[in-house]
Amino acid sequence: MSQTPSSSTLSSAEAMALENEHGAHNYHPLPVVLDRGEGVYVWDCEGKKYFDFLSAYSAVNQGHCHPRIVEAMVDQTRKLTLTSRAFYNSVLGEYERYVTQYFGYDKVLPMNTGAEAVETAIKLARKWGYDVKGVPADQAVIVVCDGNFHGRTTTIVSFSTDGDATGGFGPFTPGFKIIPYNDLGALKGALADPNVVGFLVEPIQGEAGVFTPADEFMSGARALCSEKGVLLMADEVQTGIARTGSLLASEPGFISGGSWDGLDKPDLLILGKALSGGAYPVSAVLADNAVMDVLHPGQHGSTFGGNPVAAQVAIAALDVVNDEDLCKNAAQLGKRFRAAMQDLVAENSLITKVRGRGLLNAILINDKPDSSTAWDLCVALKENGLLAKPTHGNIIRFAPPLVITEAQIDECTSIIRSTVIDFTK
Ligand code: IF1
Repeated sequence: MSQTPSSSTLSSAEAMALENEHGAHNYHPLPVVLDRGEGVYVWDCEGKKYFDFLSAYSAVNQGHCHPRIVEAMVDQTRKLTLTSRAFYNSVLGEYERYVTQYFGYDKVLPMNTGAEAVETAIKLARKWGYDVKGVPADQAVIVVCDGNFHGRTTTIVSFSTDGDATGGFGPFTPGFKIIPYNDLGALKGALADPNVVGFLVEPIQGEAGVFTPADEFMSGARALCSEKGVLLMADEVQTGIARTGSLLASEPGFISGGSWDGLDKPDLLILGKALSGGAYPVSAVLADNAVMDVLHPGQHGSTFGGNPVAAQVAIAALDVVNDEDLCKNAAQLGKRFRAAMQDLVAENSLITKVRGRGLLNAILINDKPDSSTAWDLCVALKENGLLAKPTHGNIIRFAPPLVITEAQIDECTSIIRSTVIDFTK
């Protein structure tokens, strides 16, 4: 990998020591310090260049520091950054029209982080349950899945099945029922309870190791929810916005521009991450009037949600997805990537499986779930100029920015191939 002069005044070792000493130890990062990014590349403090195969957990779908997104952000930042929602601002309405037409919903509720958008969806589903469905006060139930990841707030971790996420953080928020993922029979059983107001689900489970359900899972869930008068709440924070080769993973046939032709959309669509291309925290919940109109002034909000910088950044980020045809690129290069990984599976005993959709993929390592093999392989990949992060159970997730080219994907698959082969020598 090429070495370019670095703009950092600190060495990587110095930067790591500072974080270690002064920051909370709630992360265990790979030993690499990133100082600069452009497109699919990031550079460390010493100027070493890497392919980014994490994309900030699929936030940087449009590539690092995309010039159109940065320009929109800088222009708006010079003009007006924040007013709070105590007043109108001159950009929010335009963004709201744009994003609702883009995804085909009547209304949007803007927030900042993914967890806040999930919290918003939970509040909307409960309020809808009481006001519209007629569930008795404080009895609303939301069905969720085993292995879920929806964020880090106290209510969201209340229905996590990951011991690290829950341990020591009780007491937990009641009102959630956990069923197995990818199990329509279990969903049908859970929906027999008349107090169920929503089914909150990831179309592909990210944290659980890019666990990709059967093709009919989301459409089956949609049908069951409609039959029982339950809101389908799709958490597309990680899978949405072209990552899986279509604009949304819950409806692969959906085309941006609000056309759900013949498709039965989720009642609540939860977006975050790539809604800003990673430039700024921007999240949203989209819904039609029958659901969104249950909220009245004073019942929900956020200081930063819907600020003019976020609004301009999101418009630019979504424009880039369309103008650069990122859905098509993710679909085509995803197939190419999995085919290359499949060859590696066939000829090597360390990698047992590749799975995923579009450019959200993972390889499964042939070792005990608690061994350090995936971590060690990621360190070796880093040495060879490619950054990826292991996830639970000896799985490595591969999610490059969607602006990656065919030549770059081929270069990356050859880095992965040679690293795996050297690793097993
Ligand atoms: C961290 C995982 C990814 C998400 C879904 C909501 C949120 C996320 C489907 C909350 C966030 C992140 C957060 C990040 C790790 C990461 C992650 F490994 F934990 F599962 F991406 F795969 N819904 N996912 O994936 O969004 O509040 O963070 O903006 O460091 O916790 P947020």
